[in-house]
Amino acid sequence: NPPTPPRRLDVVIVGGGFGGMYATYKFREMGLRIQSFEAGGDLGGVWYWNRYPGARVDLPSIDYSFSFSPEVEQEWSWSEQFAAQPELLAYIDFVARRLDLRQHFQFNTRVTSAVWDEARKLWSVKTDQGETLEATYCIMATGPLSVPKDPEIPGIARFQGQLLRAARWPHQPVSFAGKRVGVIGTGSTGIQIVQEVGKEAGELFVYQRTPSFTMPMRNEQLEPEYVAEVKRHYAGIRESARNSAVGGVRPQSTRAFFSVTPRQRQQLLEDAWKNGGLAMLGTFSDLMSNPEANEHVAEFVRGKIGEMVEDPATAEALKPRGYPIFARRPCLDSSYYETYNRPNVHLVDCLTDPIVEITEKGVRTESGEIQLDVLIFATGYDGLTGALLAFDVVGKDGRRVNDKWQDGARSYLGLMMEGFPNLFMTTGPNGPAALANIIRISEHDVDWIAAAMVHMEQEGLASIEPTAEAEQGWMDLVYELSQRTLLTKAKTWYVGANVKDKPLGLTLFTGGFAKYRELTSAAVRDGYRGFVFERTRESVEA
Ligand code: NA7
Repeated sequence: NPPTPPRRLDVVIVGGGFGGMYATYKFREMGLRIQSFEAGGDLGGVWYWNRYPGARVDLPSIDYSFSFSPEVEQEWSWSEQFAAQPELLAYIDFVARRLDLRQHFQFNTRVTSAVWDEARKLWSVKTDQGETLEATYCIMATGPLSVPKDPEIPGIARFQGQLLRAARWPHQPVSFAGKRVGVIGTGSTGIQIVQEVGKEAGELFVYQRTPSFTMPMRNEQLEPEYVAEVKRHYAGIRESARNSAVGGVRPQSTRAFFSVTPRQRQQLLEDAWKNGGLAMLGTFSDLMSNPEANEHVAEFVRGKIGEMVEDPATAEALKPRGYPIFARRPCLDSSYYETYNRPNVHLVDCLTDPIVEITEKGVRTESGEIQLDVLIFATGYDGLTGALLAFDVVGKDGRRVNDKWQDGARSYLGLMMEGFPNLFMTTGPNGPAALANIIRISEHDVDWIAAAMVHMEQEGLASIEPTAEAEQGWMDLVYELSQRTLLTKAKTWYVGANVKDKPLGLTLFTGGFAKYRELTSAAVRDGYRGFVFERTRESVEA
């Protein structure tokens, strides 16, 4: 039999998180021939994988939800201010059913390569299921946090107990009762795990290298009256979210820290602490640009840690020092610091007692071995770039993304790369991902891409690609803006510091979501400034 020709599509979408879900919906509604792929067994992205106890979104769910469908907005009701992972998955399932999205996805399928065919102006895409497809457009909705990272500690494979990864959590419930449990990592994930598992474990050992600043979440059940009120005002809520720096309705201030008296400052910080959430970040306008103002706020939080943690040595070890508050992702907790007052919970300060190796029985630090039944990795991700670099993406002239990004991620507007026509990224590494609401960014990106496709269809254009100059201009702007913030002053996944040999640098757009939208729209308004289009489809097909 002759080999079957590759399936011919308009769009291939890689990823079934929020970005991939909306892209699938949008392009289907446009009447395009689409195929979506997801490596996991179902939709949800990070929320599909991160099933660990205590997993919860740390932005208000009213904001952390799709805005593109009034039906979904009106028919779905959040039960808590900050939804837990099971409720997020239920929401994702609701959206998928309501909009009939699953039929377009192949699950448990990884895209292994995407190769641009310059002569035919299309992407040839291969999957690990042995299929090859051809599509005019390729959408990388691969997410900024989808490649989990094990710690670089020798001996991981030797451990005979139960090894669990936060980002690859088993689907069956795990019991910690009476067990000796270790957690490595104290970022947003580790903190959520510790405060939950600490209640249940026989003994819990928390391996902390860099302490995080965490603030009270003050989560609450949402009253039906409040939810109804929100539903009446969704249009306005979304509008202000889109016009804000963070893509959400979080309070922001125009007040500089030193513009008010010390007593007023203290009061404002106390109020923010009481209100919870990320309120503190919005108390003053200059917390991410004025190191002195930042240090005052850091010291305020250190004071709170001192008040909450009974053992003075533990309290001291938990107090973050040496980097600005909010330069690492600020965490929100419900009882993290108080967990250390439990007799079964022990902090292992890896700054003074570093981990040497993982053994058959547990973890050995310089001071000795601690035996464990369960070891949990909450050690983060190869963020922002890891997903795209994990498979073979080959553009014009055989150039690979891996080569292009050797010194760090580069793109124009965070959406497209020079040398890779018709390949679009959602929540790409040079956009505002990680610094603004990821669902708002996903929706923006998909809408922008859809408009570009409509434009090309109308004009009979076969390919779109940014120029090298436009890309350089964008990267210069990204760099210039990043120099004004304190975000570069901490070793985080934002700057690539958590992955060995990864190029260091903040390649995120730090100008805020509203400004980002303004710039991506301006490029379109100016006749797709910075982009080149090629040949009409007829001439390609001829
Ligand atoms: P993060 O924020 O990258 O945190 C990872 C944690 O793991 C962090 O505390 C690391 O300490 C720690 N880590 C990594 N390797 C080691 C070793 N070898 N030894 C000790 N500790 C280690 O990832 P999360 O999953 O918590 O959060 C990611 C994002 O999800 C978050 O920003 C929110 O946007 C939601 P280190 O800082 O490297 O000293």
